[in-house]
Amino acid sequence: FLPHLVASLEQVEQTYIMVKPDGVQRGLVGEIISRLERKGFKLTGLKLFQCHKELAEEHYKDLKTKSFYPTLIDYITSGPVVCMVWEGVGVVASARKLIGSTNPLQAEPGTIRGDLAVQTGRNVVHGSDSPENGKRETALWFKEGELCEWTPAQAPWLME
Ligand code: IDP
Ligand code: MG
Repeated sequence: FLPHLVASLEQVEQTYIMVKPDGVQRGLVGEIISRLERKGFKLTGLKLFQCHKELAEEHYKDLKTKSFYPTLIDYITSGPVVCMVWEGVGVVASARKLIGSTNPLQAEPGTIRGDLAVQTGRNVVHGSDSPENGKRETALWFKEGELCEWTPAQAPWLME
């Protein structure tokens, strides 16, 4: 029982992170997981998955009117993706910072996209943009029972 962690439970967020098909094909899965893991967030869901069209369309429904939408759906369904849920205080915004700007050429060095990608249409990774979308996307990509509740051994060494 770790009372210092229970105190901050309300601040704990969930974010849905996905290595896109280009990241999987380019062998970047370990590199991307490693960056989130080393930061200190908690992995609660992980799977390799072939996304179908309906799911891709639901995930990106806010972009339906964009000119690049059809090619975006083709891209996301073109091969397996790695689906993840990460938890922690402030994880949504922090993961977006680790990921970097949508256009990899504008993403800062040190970020995943800044270090590992060159084009918006092949930007290797997805991250939820708000705590609400973190919950929505987690529910969309993972079934109940696929997520793990656990306490990492390092927890008291990450949060006082
Ligand atoms: P984000 O992934 O950084 O949140 P969004 O604007 O939500 O960026 O766009 C979702 C995804 O759609 C991007 O990650 C990228 O794969 C794709 N996308 C966005 N804008 C463009 C574009 O101008 N051309 C091609 N693909 C795009
Ligand atoms: Mg987005």
